[in-house]
Amino acid sequence: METAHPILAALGIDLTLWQGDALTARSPCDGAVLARLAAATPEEARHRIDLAHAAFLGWRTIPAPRRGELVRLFGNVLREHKAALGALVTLEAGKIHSEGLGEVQEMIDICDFAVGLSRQLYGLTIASERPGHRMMETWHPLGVCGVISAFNFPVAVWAWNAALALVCGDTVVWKPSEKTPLTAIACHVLFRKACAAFDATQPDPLPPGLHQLLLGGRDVGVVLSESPRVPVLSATGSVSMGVDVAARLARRLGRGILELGGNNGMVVAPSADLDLVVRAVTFAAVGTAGQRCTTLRRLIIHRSIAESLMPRLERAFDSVRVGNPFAPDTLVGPLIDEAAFVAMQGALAQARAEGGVVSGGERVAIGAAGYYVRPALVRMPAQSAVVAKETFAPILYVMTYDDFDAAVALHNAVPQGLSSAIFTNDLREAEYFMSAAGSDCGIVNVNIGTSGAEIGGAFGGEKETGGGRESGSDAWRAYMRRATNTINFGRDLPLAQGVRFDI
Ligand code: UN1
Repeated sequence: METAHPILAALGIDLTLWQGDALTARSPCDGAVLARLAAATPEEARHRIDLAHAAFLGWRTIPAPRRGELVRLFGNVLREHKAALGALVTLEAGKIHSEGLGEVQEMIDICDFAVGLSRQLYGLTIASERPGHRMMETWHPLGVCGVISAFNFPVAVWAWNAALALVCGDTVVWKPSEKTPLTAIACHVLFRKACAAFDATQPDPLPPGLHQLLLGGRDVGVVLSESPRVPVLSATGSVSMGVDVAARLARRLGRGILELGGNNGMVVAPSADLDLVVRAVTFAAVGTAGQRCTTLRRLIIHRSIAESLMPRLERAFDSVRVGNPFAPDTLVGPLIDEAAFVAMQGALAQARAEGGVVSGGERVAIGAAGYYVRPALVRMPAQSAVVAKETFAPILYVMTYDDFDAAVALHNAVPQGLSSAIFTNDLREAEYFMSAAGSDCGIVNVNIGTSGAEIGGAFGGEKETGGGRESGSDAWRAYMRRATNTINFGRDLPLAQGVRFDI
């Protein structure tokens, strides 16, 4: 097993600046302690928010395409360090090597997207009802953008937010998961490299402090949620965290971009291409050890294909290689920690109590300290309580249906609404699933799985998922404020709605 230090050295990171005794960085691969780090106090958090606010006052006046140049340079730094940063993601989050690299690729992709966007922050021109008048919209930077991110995508989700926020003219204060502080330090240091490259080529230096990193716990998240100097806060994590953040934001009328629980389902219709289904289901359900927000957790299959599909899925779940995520043939790495393992076993016990038939789910002995599990396939008689909750582990609940409308209703009958999929070659079923009466999720796929979304689309979902949208499409608007401008180029002052007010 590799150790932290060669990877950190390859990234040019000197941990002495960050050392302390508040946070312990561990590798889920073998439980090894990677570093002991200092955490920000609430006072320091407030101070860093002030620094980011001061930086914002300068950053907001720099033309957006020049802000894009900084993000372009950051994308280049990521390209240069892709291998090392991907390895650090594997070491600290336990993702298999290819997924660690994929996560860094997702960062590079969003940088490219943001660079293009930096020349496309368009507003509308609107016909005025008054003669000699014109209306238009202007999009302005908003302020400090807070980011609270989760362990499972320790770098990409931050990058979705940071790349957009920066081209939009915002500055960023980031509180990463306590479980993944090293990848966060790495991103912060790599971003600073991009800032240095910018300053070396541009006439005016950047305002200092565009990006602030706050390692720490819940108290730091509370400061971000409550600070009036953080007009927009993007938070990814559990529903309970999101409800707490949303309540604190609501009290000060701050803007939230919430990406919370997912309990993603797939309907498999009789006409589905079962070869594709087996591959898509296996990647979506067991990839990243079931620890994606978009992981497939519920499979709703037509009764007529259950007997042919289930043995194939059982074989796939039994044969995926579970083990050291650095090994090239591993497909399932470790769970993040013991608590995740305990939660998984608790869910499986509950599933059995609710009539489920479980295959897999047991711990796989790989060293003593890592929590490696065989993915679980669970046939359920109904969508009972355990199926309706998100357990962040590789458990796939399988249910059958007879009637398509009932399958869609079952699909929607959970509190979460992130990602969904249908496998069918029946055009009517596919279109219905994507229609207003179909899936109620933010992501609705046809003949692909629920996970692994590209950055070009808006990412997020409805209901308990929180309603936020990040990444592509027009998600950038959440990071800006809109001004409606009405310009009078006439010689008179007509009032709207025909109001007369002659003085
Ligand atoms: C998450 O799990 O929080 O669509 C993000 C996907 C990835 C992002 C997941 N592109 O699975």
